[in-house]
Amino acid sequence: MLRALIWDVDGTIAETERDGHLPAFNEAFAALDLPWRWDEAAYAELLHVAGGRERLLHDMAQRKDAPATAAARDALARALHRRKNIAYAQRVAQGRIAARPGVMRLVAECRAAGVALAVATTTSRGNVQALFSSLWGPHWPAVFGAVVCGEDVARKKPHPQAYTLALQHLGVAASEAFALEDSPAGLQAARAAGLACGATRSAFFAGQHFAGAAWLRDDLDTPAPMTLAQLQAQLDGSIAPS
Ligand code: XBP
Ligand code: MG
Repeated sequence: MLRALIWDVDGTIAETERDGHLPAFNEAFAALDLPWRWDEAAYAELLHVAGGRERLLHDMAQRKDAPATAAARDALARALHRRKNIAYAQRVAQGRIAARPGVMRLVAECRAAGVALAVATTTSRGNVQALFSSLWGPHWPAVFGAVVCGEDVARKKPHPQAYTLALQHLGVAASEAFALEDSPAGLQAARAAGLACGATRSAFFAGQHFAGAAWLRDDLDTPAPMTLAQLQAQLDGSIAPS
């Protein structure tokens, strides 16, 4: 019996990496007078590192013009990350990040059917707050019963902790929930937590392998709406995973 749907945020709810985080990182570099810029090809590689601050540190470790000491790199990464998240929130507030096809519909279906909704993301809580306020309004916390963010976990995806915590907060067993992801690392995290997981390809993970996904498609509305009834049927095993 399907009791909960657990959503990844970046790439799954919206194309936040392409339309939000990447341009915001570049705005932060400019704001701090750094000549560094990431293009889409570089960012696609960097996305293998989960977490914006961790991503910055990983990049700096390979730059000759980065601060020499670990302490100085850490301070710079924190300052850039703070600035990046401000730029991200501004982009969201300007209405530059829309929900991906089918997201609003499926959330509304869950609410109408009494299926719990939760979030398991490794992004910062402030980014979720900004995006969800823009998509569901100021009362969005009433829509999502559990919201696990980057600050809540010791290990980011592909570690399963974000999903394990979301299940604990919901009081639901892994066998009673379905996860939605856009990245191989996110899928790995959900599967390691014992969840069935469907994947909607996002801009930066389009060509990747999603072994273990219950299904893989371009979005929740293409070629036809992915409904709650279909997710329920998948969980019950009446439709074999593809
Ligand atoms: C999300 C991330 C995040 C975002 C930026 O992964 O990797 O790091 O890129 O967020 P997932 P912060 O979609 O698998 O949860 O800068 O707030 O870390
Ligand atoms: Mg994602």
